[in-house]
Amino acid sequence: MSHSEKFVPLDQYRRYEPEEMMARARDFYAEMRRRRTVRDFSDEPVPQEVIENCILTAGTAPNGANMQPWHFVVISDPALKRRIREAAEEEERAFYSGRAPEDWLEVLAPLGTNAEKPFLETAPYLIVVFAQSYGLDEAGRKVKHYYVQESVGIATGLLITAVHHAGLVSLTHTPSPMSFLNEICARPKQERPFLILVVGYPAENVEVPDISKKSLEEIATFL
Ligand code: IYR
Repeated sequence: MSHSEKFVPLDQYRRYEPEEMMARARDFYAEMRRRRTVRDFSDEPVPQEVIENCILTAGTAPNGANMQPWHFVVISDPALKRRIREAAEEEERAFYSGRAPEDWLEVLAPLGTNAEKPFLETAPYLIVVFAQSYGLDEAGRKVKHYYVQESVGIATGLLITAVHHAGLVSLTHTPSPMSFLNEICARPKQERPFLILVVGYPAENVEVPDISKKSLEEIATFL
């Protein structure tokens, strides 16, 4: 093989026998289907190192041209959490009392969501995920980014998986519009807020909606 870039052996890859592979896939599915989005958080603190490792996991995501077009702002400061809650609730009030079309509100009804977002203050961490529409090199010149939404979506999926694996719960929160997050998080204009991942322990005796996931037949076709 000849490459202009430096290549190294794939020495971290592990191959498993089919039996073990099947067990691993089954076990991981069992682990992941226990994940539930929670809207009621405990204020119990979480070691920052856990969050750091979850973000490092997110940063392993496959992404367009390895530009890694993301930035994660971790907020634990109560004053900043309050500002985010206030700004988000203002948008949500507009959403729930007029901006949202009837059919949207109808599908949200079983989830029990509303404009009140106390979890934005209660949870120990708000991870604000930003998508960088372009990068800047050392000289301040624009660097093109590719498949930004896809890349950041994949990274966020890994982040949610890592948080669950660590034994915490999360909520993907998407106030709309959320440009207020640039100012509060002091991020530049080429970074667009993607979502807020609320992270912590679940509140005691928390309940979750009685919903189910689609079957394999519904979500997959084998040709
Ligand atoms: N952003 C709103 C509305 C909302 C929209 C969807 I799609 C959801 O799955 C859940 C909520 C809110 O956070 O309440």
